[in-house]
Amino acid sequence: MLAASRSESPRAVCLFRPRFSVLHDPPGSRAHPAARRSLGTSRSTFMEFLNAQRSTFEDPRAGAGPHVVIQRLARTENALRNFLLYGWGMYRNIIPALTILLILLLAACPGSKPPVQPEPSLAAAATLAWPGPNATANADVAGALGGNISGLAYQGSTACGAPTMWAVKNGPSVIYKMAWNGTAWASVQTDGWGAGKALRYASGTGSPDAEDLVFPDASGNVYVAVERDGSGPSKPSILQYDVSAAGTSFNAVREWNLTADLPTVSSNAGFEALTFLPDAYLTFRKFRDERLNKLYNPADYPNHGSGLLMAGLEGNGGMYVYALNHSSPTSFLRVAFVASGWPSIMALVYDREAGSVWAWCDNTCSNQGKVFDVDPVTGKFTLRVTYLKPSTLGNYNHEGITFAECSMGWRTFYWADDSATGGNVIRRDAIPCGRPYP
Ligand SMILES: [Ca+2]
Ligand SMILES: [Ca+2]
Repeated sequence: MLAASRSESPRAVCLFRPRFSVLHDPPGSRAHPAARRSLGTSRSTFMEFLNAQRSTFEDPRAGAGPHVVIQRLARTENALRNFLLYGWGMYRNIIPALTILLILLLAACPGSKPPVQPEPSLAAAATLAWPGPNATANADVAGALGGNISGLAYQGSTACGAPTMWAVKNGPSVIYKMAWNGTAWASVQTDGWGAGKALRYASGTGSPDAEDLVFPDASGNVYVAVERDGSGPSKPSILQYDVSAAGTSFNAVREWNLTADLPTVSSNAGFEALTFLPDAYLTFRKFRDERLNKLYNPADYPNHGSGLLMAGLEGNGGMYVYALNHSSPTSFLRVAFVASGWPSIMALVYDREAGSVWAWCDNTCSNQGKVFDVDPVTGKFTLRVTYLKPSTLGNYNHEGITFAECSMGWRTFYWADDSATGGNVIRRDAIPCGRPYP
């Protein structure tokens, strides 16, 4: 026992002891084998030397004359020199491991990552009155389109022409091309568009139950959401057409039958809504790929084009985000799923100007609109606001929506009434330009 009764300096003993303990491998030590080899004999010799130093300091018989002090100083110098040599021999072999450990610690440091906030709940977003002038009016030629119009798509004006309004009808399966005649949208009378053009499956047969459509760009390339063939069994699909082609009907250029990826729904409760999400938007907003559990990277989906398709399922109100492989044969991968919070969904439109997605539910939900966008923190489509219908809009079977570009602070907002109540199908009001939620 080293007690305070010893005449030798207890302070020197106390200061020296911790240094001995550091030099012993602790239980379970995992010193690198190379480090152990390099230490070799020098370490053993050094330990013996240090123990001798400690014995000298701790031995009360050693005395404390000047020669002893000089001897101790000389030995201390040797000890320091050997310690540096010993330490360098040990640490030079474990420097790579220490560097890797430091990098891992920095990567795991909470301050090196952006804070992750919980996704706002659907119930947290406000439900507000319609933000527009609430002056709903008819916007088509009464009696011209008839019933079963379930999808609208507005294409803005270009240097080559005026805006175009497109519409799809199921039963019979027809796509309409319309131009503004000064008071209403009316079918284009050129190139055989007067009564619309029929849509077929790729085989050239069938009557796709078309419920929504989207143009990813200003060309004639269009995707159509389909519930089934005519009145047949459920077959939720996305069909691609080139409506710039000549003729009175179009055969699908490509087909994706997504039935296997979806819950079983009744034959007329399949895809009712469809929109296109550009890759540029998704990557800018740090959209999260739920399939690969990482940030969405378009390069992970060869031949998918320049964006993803978001399709709404009438049977459960879900919004399914797909990468469609355009190679032959076609295939698909689901990248994400978004719950609308409704039991059903009728229309989807991605707003390129505001970077938001509008969803609409018809009289099943008392006619409401919901605005989603990708929260850059969570990478998920998140509900921002729910809008009640304009009080001047009848609570009808509004299964399609679209809106125009910004003009004079407002954007004209359109609905398609599948039931053609009163003979009119297309109705309009407006929403303010800019971000569509407070
Ligand atoms: Ca629809
Ligand atoms: Ca249908």
